[in-house]
Amino acid sequence: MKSKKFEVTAWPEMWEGLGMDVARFDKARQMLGEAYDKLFLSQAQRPEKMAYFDNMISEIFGGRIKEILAAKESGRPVVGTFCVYIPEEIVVAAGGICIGLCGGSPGSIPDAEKILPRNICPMVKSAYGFKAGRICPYFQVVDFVYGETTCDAKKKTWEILDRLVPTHVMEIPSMKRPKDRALWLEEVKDFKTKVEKISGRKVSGDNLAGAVRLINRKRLALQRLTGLRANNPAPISGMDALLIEQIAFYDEPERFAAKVNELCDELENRVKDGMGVMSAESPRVMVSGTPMALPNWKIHNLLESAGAVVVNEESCIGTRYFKDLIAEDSGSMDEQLANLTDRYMQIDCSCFTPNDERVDQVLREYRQSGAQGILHYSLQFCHTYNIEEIKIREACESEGIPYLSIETDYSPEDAGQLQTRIEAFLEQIGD
Ligand code: BJ8
Repeated sequence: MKSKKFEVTAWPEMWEGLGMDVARFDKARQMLGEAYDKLFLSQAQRPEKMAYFDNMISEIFGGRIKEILAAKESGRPVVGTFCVYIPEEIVVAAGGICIGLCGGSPGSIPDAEKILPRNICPMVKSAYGFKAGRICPYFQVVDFVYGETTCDAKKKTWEILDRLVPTHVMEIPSMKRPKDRALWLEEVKDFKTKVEKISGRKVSGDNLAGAVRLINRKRLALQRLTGLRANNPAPISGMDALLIEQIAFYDEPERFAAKVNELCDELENRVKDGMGVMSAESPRVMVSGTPMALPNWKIHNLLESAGAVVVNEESCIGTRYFKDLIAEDSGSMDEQLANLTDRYMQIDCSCFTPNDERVDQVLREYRQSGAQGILHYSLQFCHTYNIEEIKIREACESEGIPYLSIETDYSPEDAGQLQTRIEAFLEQIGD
């Protein structure tokens, strides 16, 4: 039951101090609040423990930024990243804060298109546009950003982004042979050295072991949440689960893990009571593909508005971020870095060739989640996911899994056409 109107709180003085375009950003803040009110708070049977995450969105440009500024003042480095291949454990071990800066909004794309080509991935344009337009407090608060060489759009954008914010780049190989692992391990070591140098803080073996335990706890909490969504009726909507997976890249890890676990306790009770957010007859859909950065809720909203429930995200803002843990039996620094590298090498992004383990992973998650169909989601101009879609489609065909592939961007223009396709897909599941 809704009581008062939801609002993303305004902190104009703090934003001014961060050098932001306050007038413009304030409009975006209001729009986010309205969208959140409409899309999230109107959902039926929401778990009570979602209140924490609602508050997190309310304070996303205020209270959380204040916390980060306080940490900065105490000498802790703040590092922005754009990919789940950047090892956040090392940033945390250096006493730092790691923030995901991928862009999920159409609002910043015109800023990017003043300089970047139009026909590249909207996630890259949106992220760049946030910095170019000075309309993201997280971009303003980071000491430096760390990019990677996963896709062409990203790795070339880092050269241009470096003009606006210090941008370092970690080389991620394109294959996973023993010689690639050797290079990767060297890159992880270089990353540690660079983070230590820039932050002026040494990473000890104990610090790293502690950071590994902390981030493992965060990933375990998200695994627990995913496991609970496998129940029918689903105890939480896909919209809320996606929101939590997005907040994972902004929140303080210890608190976030505790709050996700509190929510999971509530969901366990719901499962015992047979209570769900939708009926047990609602079509259950798994979404697989490119990440959906905050506030990209387009596909989940279309699916759930059409009566489906999303039960899994095989995505970097989803299971690819938390399915693998790092071995905790800490040894020497070299052993720990080797364990860390092995964990990161298990992430199956389509930027790799070959990448058949992702096809197996998609099928595994499909079975584990109790989904009845797969929607493959690819951002426009993301060549690697768009081409890898062929293999995912073939695997679904041979397994008899209802399947729909969607390629789209952040604009609302194709919503009507997508809705028609999604409704036809859900009918297919129902047959
Ligand atoms: S590990 S998916 S976070 S690279 S969607 S920007 S690939 S053109 S986001 Fe990603 Fe790391 Fe891979 Fe995950 Fe390029 Fe594709 Fe855009 Fe992408």
